[in-house]
Amino acid sequence: MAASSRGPMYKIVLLGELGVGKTSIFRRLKDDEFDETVTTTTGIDSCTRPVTINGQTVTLSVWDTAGVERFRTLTRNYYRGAHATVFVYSVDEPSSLHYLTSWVRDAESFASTAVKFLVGNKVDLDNHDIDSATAESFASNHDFVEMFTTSAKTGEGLEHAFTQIATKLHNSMGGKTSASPSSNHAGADNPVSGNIDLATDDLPEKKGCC
Ligand SMILES: Nc1nc2c(ncn2[C@@H]2O[C@H](COP(=O)(O)OP(=O)(O)O)[C@@H](O)[C@H]2O)c(=O)[nH]1
Ligand SMILES: [Mg+2]
Repeated sequence: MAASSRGPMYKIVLLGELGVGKTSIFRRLKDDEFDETVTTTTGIDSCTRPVTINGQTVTLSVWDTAGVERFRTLTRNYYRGAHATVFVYSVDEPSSLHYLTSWVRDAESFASTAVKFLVGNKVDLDNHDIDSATAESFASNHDFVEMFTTSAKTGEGLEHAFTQIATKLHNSMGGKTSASPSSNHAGADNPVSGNIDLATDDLPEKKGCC
């Protein structure tokens, strides 16, 4: 697809504890695949995904931690220029929602202007140990714009969630972001990157493209 037909690009970073399904969500978005034995690699993985909103194409640049979160070493390089932070918990694991508090704190310091979304993943499981009232209260206490439930395993809710995220971002930005996928790392030309420290990190980076 030519860069000009991709429309505006919005950078979205996936955040949350190890095991909640971030990489599985990423792979669903990237290749529409689910692998029970998903293996983690080190580095950052990103892909682009077109979304059509009211007949107009926008592109989501989705970033996955690819396992780096276990070392708590996700830093500004990952957050740089993010338009949205997507916090993922697993509906069968209450601690995964609880620990999002520290991810929210990190995100607020590294990507203070990013729009926050909450995703409860693994809804295909029978044991939903986090009820919707608890998730809603978490979302409102931390200024989340919207919350969703998904299953990376079955694909349920994912299309809806990421179309809604794209729509919210597009409406709030008025289409004023970089149209070129290659500029999504720079941050300097990005309207939300103004508060982000652009000092260099040592974090390894690995990019993919859907
Ligand atoms: N049942 C179910 N399992 C999932 C789902 N998403 C991920 N998993 C499984 O949860 C485990 C951790 O997933 P992964 O994507 O590596 O999580 P990450 O550490 O957050 O990237 C893997 O065994 C996945 O197969 C889901 O929606 N439903
Ligand atoms: Mg992962």
